[in-house]
Amino acid sequence: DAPSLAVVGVTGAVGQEFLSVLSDRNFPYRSIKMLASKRSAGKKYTFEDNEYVVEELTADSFKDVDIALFSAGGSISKEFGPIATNCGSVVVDNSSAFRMDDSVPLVIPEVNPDAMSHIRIGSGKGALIANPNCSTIICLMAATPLHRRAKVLRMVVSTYQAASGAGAAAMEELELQTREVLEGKRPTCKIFKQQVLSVLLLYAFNLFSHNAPVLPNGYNEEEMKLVKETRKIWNDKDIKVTATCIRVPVMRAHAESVNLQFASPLDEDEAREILKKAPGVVVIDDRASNHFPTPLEVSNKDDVAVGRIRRDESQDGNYGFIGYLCLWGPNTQGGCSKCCPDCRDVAVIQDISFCQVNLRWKNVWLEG
Ligand code: 11C
Repeated sequence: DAPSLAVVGVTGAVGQEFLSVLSDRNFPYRSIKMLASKRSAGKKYTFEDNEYVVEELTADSFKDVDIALFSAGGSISKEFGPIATNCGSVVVDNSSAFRMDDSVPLVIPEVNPDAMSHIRIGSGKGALIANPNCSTIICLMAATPLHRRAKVLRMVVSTYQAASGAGAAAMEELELQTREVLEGKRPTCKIFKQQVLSVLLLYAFNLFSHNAPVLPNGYNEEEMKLVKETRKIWNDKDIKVTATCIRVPVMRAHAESVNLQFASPLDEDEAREILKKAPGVVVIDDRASNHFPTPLEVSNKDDVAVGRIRRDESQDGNYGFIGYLCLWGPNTQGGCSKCCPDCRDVAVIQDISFCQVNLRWKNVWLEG
């Protein structure tokens, strides 16, 4: 029998993205419950020719639900995730609430599906599965096949993150500010501020260090997610990861530059071939025409695009390796703010990610 589904936070942008992914992929289901806060209860949606009424999320919502997709912010996940699993549902949680919990698998299906192999949908035995932050997902989609071949010792990641990662309100603000600046008007700044002084940041025609809180070690939370989540997903406490996360005025699709250092030699052509065969990865690496992945061409596609694959000439032999991966995937982390009345947490929606892996260390932010 096809499973019964529930979408928690269905009125949010990520909730809506869940529905379109279910539909695009012809995901089989026998029923869907559309769940949201009391405020959104009663709202109607037509999905795949059927009309649904949004129900208020309560402790009774998960009776007979096989799979519950959660994206309504970390506090909703913390409160209702365990309730759903106690009812026998398999919860796929998009928030960061359970990612680092040892008892919860943190899964990228193309990378570590074994971490959830003990979970059986419809068995009546509930379970939680967390999905990583988008920056981690897109990076590991490309780095993992290479890691399997030559073992990554160190990874240096620089991100160029789109507005979509900060929610629909941030996307609206980028568009509005761009218009205002071009029309010579005073730009409206509401979403991004400096942490301590609360000084508002202009997003259009600008870039800035990721808006996640800065930690005592000088890294921000977004950067540390890349470090910690990679260690958990690769099950390798010794993997060296350092990251710099930057918000750029791009609407959708994150980009990353990744420099990888391997334990064993890896030839550039072999790396390219490995990436071409990797599930969920597409290589766009045309040096002759200077054609490499761009956020616009990867937006609304499922694969992670990879380009500029090259050996790092600053490293001896073939050990330092290079690439510029352009990755995107359906990016459905986090909650959101304005767009999603259900969220109590930080604004986040990603629909798509895009990542440049620059296996050669070249941080344009520092150079440029
Ligand atoms: C961004 N990737 O672009 C982020 C936010 O842990 O799911 C991701 C929040 C999360 O801002």
